[in-house]
Amino acid sequence: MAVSDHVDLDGFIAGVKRRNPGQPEFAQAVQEVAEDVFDFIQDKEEYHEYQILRRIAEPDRVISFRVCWEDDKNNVRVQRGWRVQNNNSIGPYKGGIRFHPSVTESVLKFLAFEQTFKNSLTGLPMGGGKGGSNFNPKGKSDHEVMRFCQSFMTELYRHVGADVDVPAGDIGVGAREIGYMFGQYKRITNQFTGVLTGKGLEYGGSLIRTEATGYGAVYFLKNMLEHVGKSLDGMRAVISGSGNVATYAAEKVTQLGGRVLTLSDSEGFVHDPAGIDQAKVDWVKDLKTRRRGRISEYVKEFKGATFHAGQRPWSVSCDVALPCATQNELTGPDANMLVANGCIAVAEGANMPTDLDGVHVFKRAKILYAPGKAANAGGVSVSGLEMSQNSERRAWKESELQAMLIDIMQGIHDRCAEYGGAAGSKYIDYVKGANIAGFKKVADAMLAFGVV
Ligand code: NDP
Ligand code: 2IT
Repeated sequence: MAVSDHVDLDGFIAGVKRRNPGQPEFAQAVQEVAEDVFDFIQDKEEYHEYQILRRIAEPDRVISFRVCWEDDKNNVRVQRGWRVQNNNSIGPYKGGIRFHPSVTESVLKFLAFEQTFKNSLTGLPMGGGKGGSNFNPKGKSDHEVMRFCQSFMTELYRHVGADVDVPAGDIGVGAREIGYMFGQYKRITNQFTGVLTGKGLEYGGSLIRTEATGYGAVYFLKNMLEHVGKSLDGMRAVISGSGNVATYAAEKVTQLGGRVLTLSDSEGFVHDPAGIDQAKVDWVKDLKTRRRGRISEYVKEFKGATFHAGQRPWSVSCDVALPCATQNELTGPDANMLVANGCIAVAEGANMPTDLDGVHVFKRAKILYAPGKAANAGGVSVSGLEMSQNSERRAWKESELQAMLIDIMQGIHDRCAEYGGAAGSKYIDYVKGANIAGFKKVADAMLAFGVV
């Protein structure tokens, strides 16, 4: 038998940590996948011999660059930019760009690694990548954001392309930032191509891309509930975040008959026992995208709601929970609290919002628990459909896209059930199912290529 790193899980994780010092988020993401994939590959000689997991956990490349820009007072500012191209075995690299002060190489490597499995699960031909910068858009003027985005793209343009690597939005990157980056790409290359997704509708964007991640996460939740004969009707939902994913998740929960009790941002959460209905969600969308305000302002507008500074919403009693803000925002004790308070289902709108202890709590409690790579794949799926529309030079109808999104989310649910279910039991381990199904497609493509 050939020498392989896939012999014992602890040794493998120790190796990942040794090779990636100071990168805890990356090691965490690899460990979560390895815990499931190791069992699956133990008796599969080819995956061993060809060191497939070891290779997926080593990005194809990590590009790091300086981004200089001038603020409104003519001060020269210096940030760091990255693009992590994790794996392009099943399609061009694809994944968002994050602008947030907490961005590090470790965070982007974990996100690009996760994206590889997520994109595989969608069934569309997309590899995994992620990029970003430690730039903080909060408190910056539109012109400052524009100058930063232009400078960022002035380096990034060499590494991306419609058939090479197709970035999109993520935390801190929405329609405004995509517009500035697309404009700069077009100016430098003199080419109008589908190099970014999440574009404005006037210049090649797709209908429902804005809504897709939040809507998709709720469709996944609905699919899980239906699998056990339940529905969202009358369910109380606790949601974290108040950005793109959180607000569209809240909207869809309400449309399907649920009651949304909370939203949050990095300063705390709001609790509105009367329910955050469509009119209130519209107010929050305007607050966050146009006025660029804080969620604490909600309680001045809506009587009966309370703001809890510095806290996360997991102590509020609920039936279902949707973490939609950021990584590691839901810990082991939080997960215990949710389960003890009667929460029966968790669908992750964010990437890796539950830490490893929390994942183990949900798995042990056998609640319905969908990891981000399955539940939040609706966004990148509609990005994939945007790429198809750009290639065809056509725009599909909203009704067609809505139907495709529902179909893709159902397909992901079924793939998770295939690899995470057990004969004679209704219980599906969605984490295991998503990890194995996502891994298998990429792994089999890599086997076809030999050692590269
Ligand atoms: P936005 O920038 O629109 O919103 C992010 C929200 O999360 C804000 O409410 C923000 O609060 C909060 N947040 C961000 N960082 C932190 C932090 N360190 N601590 C506490 N709260 C924080 O981003 P999105 O809604 O697009 O992204 C949210 C999550 O969903 C991320 O994990 C992202 O990777 C994931 N995701 C996004 C997709 C998309 O299509 N946009 C697709 C799939 C996953 P504040 O305003 O205070 O910063
Ligand atoms: O985490 C994600 O899936 C995203 N931020 C969306 C990626 C994309 O390419 O649409």
